[in-house]
Amino acid sequence: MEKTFLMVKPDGVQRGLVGEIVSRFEKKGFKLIGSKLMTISSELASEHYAEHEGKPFFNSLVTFITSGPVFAMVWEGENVIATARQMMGKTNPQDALPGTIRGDYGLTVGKNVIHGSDSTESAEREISLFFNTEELIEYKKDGDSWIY
Ligand code: ABT
Ligand code: MG
Repeated sequence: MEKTFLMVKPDGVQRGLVGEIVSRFEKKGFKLIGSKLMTISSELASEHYAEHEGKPFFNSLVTFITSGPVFAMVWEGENVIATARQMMGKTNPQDALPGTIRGDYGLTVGKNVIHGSDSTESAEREISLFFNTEELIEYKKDGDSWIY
């Protein structure tokens, strides 16, 4: 089954949005298979955002993402990578539709509440960057037979 890496960013944790965000993915029908509250080192931040190295917003991005705890998660389900991105809304909250997480809770692109992997490759890369295999739990969920 497909897996993705999602993360409530420091602004989302500080604003008390962790429960709300977890709840949206649970209610959609996805399965949480790993999660932890953690602080990101500047090394991990630079690796996670390697694709943006050299861009004008890179330094402020690293400063922001290391500024406080984040809530890192791995979610599983059919087409979870693309569907989670849809549920998050556009990168710039000003373009994100109401009903999406960024559309409902974000105002600026620099503090856009949540991160989600954007492809199969980045999901695999980011999951292994943030989680050990022992931290991911494979289990059967009773509700699954009502979803699939
Ligand atoms: P992430 O989930 O954080 O990766 O965001 P997303 O994939 O939707 O968008 P990308 B393009 O990967 O942006 C990464 C972070 O960089 C911030 N950013 C981006 C800016 O601050 N200014 C910009 O002009 C652009 C393009 C937004 C993202 N994160 N934060 N926080
Ligand atoms: Mg991205």
